[in-house]
Amino acid sequence: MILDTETFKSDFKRKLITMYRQSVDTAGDTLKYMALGSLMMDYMSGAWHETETRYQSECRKRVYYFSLEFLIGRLMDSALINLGIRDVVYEGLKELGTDLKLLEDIEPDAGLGNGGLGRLAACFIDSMASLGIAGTGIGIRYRFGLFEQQIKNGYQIESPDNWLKIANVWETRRDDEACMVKFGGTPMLHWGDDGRLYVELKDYEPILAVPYDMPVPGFRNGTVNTLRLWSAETDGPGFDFAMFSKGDHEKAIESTNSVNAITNVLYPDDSTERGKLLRLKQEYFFTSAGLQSILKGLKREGFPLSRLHERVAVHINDTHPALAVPELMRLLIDEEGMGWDSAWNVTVNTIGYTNHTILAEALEKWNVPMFKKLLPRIYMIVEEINRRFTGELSRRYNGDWGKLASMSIIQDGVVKMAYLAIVGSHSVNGVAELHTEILKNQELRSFNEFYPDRFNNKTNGISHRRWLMQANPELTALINESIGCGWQKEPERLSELGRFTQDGAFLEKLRAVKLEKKRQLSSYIHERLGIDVDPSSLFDIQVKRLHMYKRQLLNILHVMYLYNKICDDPKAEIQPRTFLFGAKAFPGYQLAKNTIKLICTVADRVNTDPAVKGRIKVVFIPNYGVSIAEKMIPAGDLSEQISTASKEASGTGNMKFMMNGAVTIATMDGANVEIHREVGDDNIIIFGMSSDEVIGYQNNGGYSACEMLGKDARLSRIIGQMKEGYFAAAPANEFELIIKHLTDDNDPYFTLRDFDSYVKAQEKVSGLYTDKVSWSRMSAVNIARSGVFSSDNTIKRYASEIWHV
Ligand code: 26Q
Repeated sequence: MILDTETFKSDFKRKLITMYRQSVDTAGDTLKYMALGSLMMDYMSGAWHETETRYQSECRKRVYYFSLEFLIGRLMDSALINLGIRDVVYEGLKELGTDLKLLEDIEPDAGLGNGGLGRLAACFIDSMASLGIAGTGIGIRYRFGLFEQQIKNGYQIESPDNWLKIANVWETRRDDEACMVKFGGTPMLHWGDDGRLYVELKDYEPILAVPYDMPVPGFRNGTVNTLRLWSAETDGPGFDFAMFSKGDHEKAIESTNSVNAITNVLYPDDSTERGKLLRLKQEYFFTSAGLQSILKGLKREGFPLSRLHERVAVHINDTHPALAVPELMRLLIDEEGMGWDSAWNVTVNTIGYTNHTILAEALEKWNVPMFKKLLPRIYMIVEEINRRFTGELSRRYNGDWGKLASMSIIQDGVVKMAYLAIVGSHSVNGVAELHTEILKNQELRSFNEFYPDRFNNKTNGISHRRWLMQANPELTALINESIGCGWQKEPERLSELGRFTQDGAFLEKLRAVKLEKKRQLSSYIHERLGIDVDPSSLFDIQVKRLHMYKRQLLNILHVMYLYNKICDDPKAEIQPRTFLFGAKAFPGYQLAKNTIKLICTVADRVNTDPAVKGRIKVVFIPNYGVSIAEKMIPAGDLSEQISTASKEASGTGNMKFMMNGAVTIATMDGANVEIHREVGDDNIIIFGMSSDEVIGYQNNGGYSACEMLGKDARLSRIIGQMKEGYFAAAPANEFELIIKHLTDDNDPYFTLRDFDSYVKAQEKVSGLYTDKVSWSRMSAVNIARSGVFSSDNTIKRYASEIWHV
């Protein structure tokens, strides 16, 4: 986009007047932010409209990415960068006496996701727009996003994330595109004049689905795609008018409340399955609304739905939108009069499914009675899909009942959503090579045998625009100065930095950039938490959802060990380090919350003990989310990717750190395996059990955590200290849950088992860090090799191998 400072200034001033009747001198920052956002919407509107018109006139095949989560964070900066007008706007505002950064800080994070899966969806729509792929995100406009986290006395306190407390400048409500989603009711069967059986749903509860569209601007390519988020509303007054007039107001609006509840709040769950009716409602609600609007668009054009898969690819982000399979069947059969076989052919060829987890407890299953009651017609279709599928199995395996029973979509009174998704789509992919292999050879082995061409890998990626250009303008400038700007459009060209890894002047500048990002983070920590950290210490960072398999516990055990070591020998040589954590725990996950308390308790003691002053510091940064990630990740020297091997499907934080020049300490898990392959042994620190070993132990037992504890004095001492309340503030039995997890439950994630190997790896890190030049060389190699992990690369593969666009 072409824009000069003077034009911008006059546009902005006019905007303030038309929106708020204010001048730059009288308007406060919030109004200025809103006006700037609205102006950006104006700037994008032409390209947004042209993009849609172009897709239509070119009859382009469309991709619809269905996801219950879109963790997009803030939009202002990325819109400014993608339109290429950030500098002009910055200058213009400066001339008007306003700091763009202050305005940007007013924007609430759109935190409509839990973690990796939701952030991946956000990176993917960004990449689709930047590659000019006709991709639309379909999701829910939650009234409240992922809860806000405060830490009080070391405990996590949750409060609602009211992200819409100031109006969302980026959204456009599309009343014209609203549609009806039907819950409950009774399916009535009747024969049509054409001799076919028709099904009509009677006495259902109608819920109005209203879409809100947000722009997804591509990177300087004139493309603006759409993120369409659905909101549930009542049709009409939505409450009992008679009751209302009688004065029973509260009762009268109850039904309104229950309708609004559908899209009220995001489930704050990361990978533990929860059989909640409301969650199933959410899943059906947005899947149905999304599919209805797709079909409506095609019918408007007169495109034959029997060839739907030629014009549309529907991708489902995990099984959360897996009801797309029976819902598309329902729409094609019941509403469009298609026969089963052609509807099935269209459905399977349209839908692709990504699996994001191998944790058995995270695989979605729904109780049959609940399912049937909420979605009776959909249940009938699932039964029919399963009847035909098990029929095929029976023919193929000569009536082997064991096989049939274990692969049946409906099993032991539950509907297994992963199985439904596999049977109903033409592609099933894992999110890193190792993950895909485990799916193919272990978890979903029999499905892979039955559908050998269906399974494939698509290693995750991250938007280098957000995670490098936007989060780290200082590093971006250094890269531009060294290799030019080509990498911005072709991220694999970051490899051109390879020629600077031996260049002393470059490495010195790289160290200066890192130090600057650490200073910025230090001042944030000082302002927010009143803790002083030393920017010259090694910043060792673990940020991600709190889960036992991710092993924040292993990290903090290592800190406790180091602390003991310094106390025992005050002269011990220890590389000064700042251990930084950021993590939200699912509100019902007590063990995870207990781990947060442990981290904060250790932090209290370590940070106040004069004996360790200037050597180690521990900081838990509350309310970790996209915007805080943008501050923390560029400041990392060491990236902690220490999950129990085989448990982390991919990880994407690992890629973000790498791209910002952190060195990784990692187990051979998820995408760490591929990062290791890219950078080579010398530029990553690997430790711990392999996934084969973990799986072996899990299958055959043979690991005793208590024996481990007995053998390792460092560990038994730490556990003893936790028991006796040694680490300040906390009472003696505070960490009972963790201790029970490690002992009585036999340490299911092999934390104790990997401890020794982790300590040695950390010693190696400390040694390497003392040589500043060789450390920054490792850092440079990591940046240079990170281009393959751009989500542009990932999306290109989805586009050619799954979506065929
Ligand atoms: C399921 C049922 C009921 C309620 C909630 C859920 C639920 C919600 C969120 C289940 C799973 C999730 C999120 C999973 C997730 O974020 N997985 C991560 O996906 C990333 C992107 O592929 C990977 O990099 C991570 O390894 C994986 O953990």
